[in-house]
This record gives sequence, C-alpha cells and structure tokens, in this order.
Amino acid sequence: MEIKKLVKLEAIREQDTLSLIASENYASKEIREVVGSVLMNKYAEGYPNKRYYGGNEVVDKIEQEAIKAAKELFGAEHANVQSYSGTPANLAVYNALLNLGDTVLAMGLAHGGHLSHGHKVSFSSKAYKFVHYGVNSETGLLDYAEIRKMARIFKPKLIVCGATAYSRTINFQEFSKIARATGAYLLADISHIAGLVAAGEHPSPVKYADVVMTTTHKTLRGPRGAIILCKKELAEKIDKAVFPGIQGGPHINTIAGKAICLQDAQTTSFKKYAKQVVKNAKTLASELQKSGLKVCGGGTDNHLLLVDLSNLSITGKEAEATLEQVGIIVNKNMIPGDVRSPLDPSGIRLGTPAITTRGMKEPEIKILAEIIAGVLKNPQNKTVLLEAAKIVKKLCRKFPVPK
Ligand code: DSN
Repeated sequence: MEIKKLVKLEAIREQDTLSLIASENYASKEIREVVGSVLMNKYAEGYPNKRYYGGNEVVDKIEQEAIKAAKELFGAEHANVQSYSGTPANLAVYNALLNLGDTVLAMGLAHGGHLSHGHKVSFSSKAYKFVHYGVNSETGLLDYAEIRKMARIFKPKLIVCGATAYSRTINFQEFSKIARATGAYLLADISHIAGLVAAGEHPSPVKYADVVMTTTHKTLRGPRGAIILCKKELAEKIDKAVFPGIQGGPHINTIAGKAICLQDAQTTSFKKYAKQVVKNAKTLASELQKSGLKVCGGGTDNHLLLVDLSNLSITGKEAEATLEQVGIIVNKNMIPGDVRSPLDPSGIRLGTPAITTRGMKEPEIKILAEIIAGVLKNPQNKTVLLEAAKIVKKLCRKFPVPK
C-alpha cells in the first residue's frame, strides 16, 4: 500500500481510539511541520560555530535556540540537544562518565526501570556491569535504605534513577545523598516525567544530579528525541560523548521541533496542562481502586499508574487486546515481583498525557475508569464490550486529537 495512504490510516486510528500509553502524546502541527521540513537536508556534524561542513548559519541559530530553551526550562547549566532518542542519550551519558566494565546501579526493568538501564538484552549490559535495585515488595515503593545498602556493597561509579513504570514521586535529593556518600555520579532519567518537572508538578533533579536526561516526546509533548542536561564541568565530556562519541550528524529538523516544545513548555497553558495530567491520573487511579482494581504502589503522584491484574481472571496481554477491541490503547506491563513473562505479564500501564492533550478532565476520566474496570472484569461479555466501544467512540468525537 502507498505510504501516504497508511499515514492517513494512522491519523484515523489516532482520532478513533484513546491512547492511554503513558509514553505517548500528540506533537503540535507546528512541531510536526518543522520536523518534516527542509531542515532534514542539512548535515551539521559538530556544534554551533564548530561544524565540520559549511552552510550552517541558519542551523546554528536553531540549535542555539534549542539549547537556550532547554537551559531556561530546567534551570540547567549546560544542555546537549542532539541525542536521537532516550536510549542513545543514556548510552552517551555512560560513554561520558564510565570506562567499559564499570559498575552501575540502576532500577531493574521488571520494577519499572528501562532497557537501557542495563537490561540483559541491551548493549548497556554488555558494556558495563549493572546491578539492579527494585521497589519494596510490601509497599511497591522505592526503598532508599536498601538502595543505600546496595550502593555501599557494590560501589558503583554511576547511580541511575528514573523509571518508565513508577507512579510515585522520586526523591532525587535522597538519591543524591546516596551517590555523594558512595562517590558515585548520579544520572536522573526523567524521560517520563520531564513535562511534569518542567511545570513544577514533580520535584526537579537538576540541582541534585550530575546529569539529567530526558526524551522530548512523552509528557513534554515534543518530537521524538532526547536532550541531556549537566553541570558546566561535565559539559565538554557530555558533548564529546554524544558527537563524535556515539552519533554522527545531528537531526537538525528534530532539534527545531525540540526548540519549539521546550519553548512551549514554558507557557502558562503548558503548566495548566501538566497539572491536569496529574489530576487525571490521580482520578483514574482512585476510581479504578473504588471498582476493586489493584493499583501498584497504592496510587499515583504523576502521569501513570500500573494496574495489577493478578486478582482478576485476565492477564496483561489479554487486557491489552480486549481494551484495544473497545478503542482503548494501553500496554501490558510487568508489575513488581511479577511471576509471569514480559510478553504476557500480570499488569497494564495506564497514562493520562495524551488524553489530557485531547482536553479530557475528571468527568471524562471517571467515565473511562468505569469502562476500563467493566472490561477488565468482564472480558468475555459482548454487551459490556459493545457498550464500552460506543462510549469510547463518543469521547473520541467530542475530544478530537489536535490538528
Ligand atoms: N517505550 C518507552 C515507554 O513506553 O516507557 C520507554 O522507552
């Protein structure tokens, strides 16, 4: 089929379904336009005013705008805006701070970490010796005393904090104390919560961590990509580790999209949006709990929640497929201590960034929670599924995706 037709079909799919995937969002038309612009034609290896090819008078200004906006938004001393995405950004940070074989302490994937935090299938685990902490099995929360103990035993050169599936506030100050006490660098991977950090809805790690990285397409609502923030003294190391360390020519088109998203995130309307993302997630968690569903960690402080399905007769994979049948898109997810496999785990992860961009607030979230609980409890009941699909359709029409 023609690619253009497939793009149209994807636009229809996005309009006709509700994305509760915690890492997805809708980039604005302005961002999509610059990412698809002539800027993709230009090679610009190097950094502004220090490039390897000619013809950079325009793209230098674009990269400088993105750097300025990143520093302003997060109050950082230095920003590198060239990372292609989250995993390359993490690899670049490791490349800057570590020697091959060094020890790193990070959150395990099954407890909410990320593949690039040293999972066995990731290159990061081949290059460095990762040791993993998790959440406390009773509370589902980060256990800072346990992390400190592990740091003392394993003496990592780097501690990574930040997660893809942790719904509670991360205490960056505590992580920093542990890192300082054990002589480790601290990297905060705020890919999921960056939009909330930018808007003051989650404490910022910038003054506590040596390096902070984030993707730009999740709660930040920008183009797919990443940025790295650090203290001035690490600036040269980080820049060299990104280019020429692990990347070639920067994607200037994406950097232009990042600049717009980082500028947009400084506006009052973005701050209102981020506040609503959290309110919506809290409402979703409490409504699901009222319906008897188990929410890991007891609730949420951010944009996401993990539902533990082990008390229902449905697995994560089945839940993902059944919800998709009614137009609700989620992802199956391991829950802490999961006895099932990542391909069919015991949980699902739900997030509110995308539906909040569509304009949904607490009343709609309550409707959505009722549908989700109904579907998860009655996955075989055709009447329940048909009714749920009808309501989702109405919500999709009433809250269109941004043009
Ligand atoms: N795939 C992203 C997420 O869903 O959290 C992380 O890379």
